[in-house]
Amino acid sequence: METLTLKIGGMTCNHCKMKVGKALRTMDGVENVQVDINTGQTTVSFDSARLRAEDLRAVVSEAGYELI
Ligand SMILES: [Cu+2]
Repeated sequence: METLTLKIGGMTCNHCKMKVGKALRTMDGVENVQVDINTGQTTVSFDSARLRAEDLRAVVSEAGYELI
């Protein structure tokens, strides 16, 4: 299991937090996601045999949020 910490910008409310969390959690290989709405700090635990960090970053961008 690998842990990736992302800093996500553009999250302004609880809905944003849920949207980002859901987008990451639905990916095959993601085990756990923690989103801090105040700092944008997002921690993702994932199986590196099934996913790459790049895939996780791409999903955040596709959801409409920027990586800082
Ligand atoms: Cu929002």
